[in-house]
Amino acid sequence: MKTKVLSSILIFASVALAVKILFLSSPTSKDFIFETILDDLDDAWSFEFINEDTILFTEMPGKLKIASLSGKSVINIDNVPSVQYLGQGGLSEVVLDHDFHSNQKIFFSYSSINKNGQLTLFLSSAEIRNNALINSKVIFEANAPRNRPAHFGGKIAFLSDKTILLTSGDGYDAREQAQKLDNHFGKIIRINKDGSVPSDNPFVNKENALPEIYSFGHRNMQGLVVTATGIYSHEHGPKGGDEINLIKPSLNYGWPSITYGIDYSGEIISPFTKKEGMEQPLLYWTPSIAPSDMIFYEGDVYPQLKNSFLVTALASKDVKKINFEDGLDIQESLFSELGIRLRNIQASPNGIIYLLTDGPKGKLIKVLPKK
Ligand SMILES: [Ca+2]
Repeated sequence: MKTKVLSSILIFASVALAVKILFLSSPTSKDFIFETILDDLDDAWSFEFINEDTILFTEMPGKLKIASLSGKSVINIDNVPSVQYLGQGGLSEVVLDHDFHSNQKIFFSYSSINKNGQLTLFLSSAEIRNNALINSKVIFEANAPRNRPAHFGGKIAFLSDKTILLTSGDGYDAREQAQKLDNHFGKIIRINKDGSVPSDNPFVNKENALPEIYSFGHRNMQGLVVTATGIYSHEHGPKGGDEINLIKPSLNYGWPSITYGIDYSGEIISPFTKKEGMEQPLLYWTPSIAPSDMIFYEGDVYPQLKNSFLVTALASKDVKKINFEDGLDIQESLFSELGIRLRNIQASPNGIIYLLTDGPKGKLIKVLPKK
């Protein structure tokens, strides 16, 4: 398999200069078996492994639940703050603190109404005790009030210094705000776990810039992964132009001044795909795949996936396996035989991949290698 891929790269290397993305056929897709572990999930959005048999997961209407995968039992966690479950909003991502096993602390993103009656994105911390949340604290409220319940972002990741990154989407109607630093539309945010601003954030000393901003010029980012080689984020384009970007502090990723997509109506958003001072994506997808989540797989259960980015997709109903080699994007489509919109992907502590399907009547699917 590996040899075949490498020889394909050599053969097509010169051709690929003009066609930057290589799509390979998917000889591995018959190498997996799928087992439904949970079903009847109500718009589940994200999950995290507490241990090999236990996950914590969110449902957009505002439910936080713990499931035992072997017993297939589900427990409800009480005292979740009220969320605004509307459009693309609701209870979104949940992640465990580094010290979760001693402090039971979690962080979670959601859309809700602020004290001025405006709809925006929130990030809170809390502890799980006796199947309920205690000490809930809002550690970030996006200065991104919106009329339309859309493009919240909401993805959370930790940097190696234990600061938190959060994606904050452009609100759909507020896309021009993604180019301005006085608001949180279309930004990646970096804060400390207590909500304070790290003193080395790129815009802390810049006038008229919000200090939580780490990078800007984004649209709706629903993939965020920190690896040994950097911070990788993907974002939905409009009609076409979904992107993966390598995120660095202070940089401008271009939306909506540059884009490889057009508006849903067919109108041109920008005639430009490149501009001085704006970053190019590592890759982009036209037509859109609607990327919904991403992991960097480092486990040993499926050797052919090791050290690959795995991107779940809603529109293309598959997982894109991506390797960045020699300036090329090598892609394969995985799991398309499921024929279902995929919302989230995680690897268990032992390296087994689980997929969460989108929408009402959702499923948690375990992926095993075919022996
Ligand atoms: Ca961009």
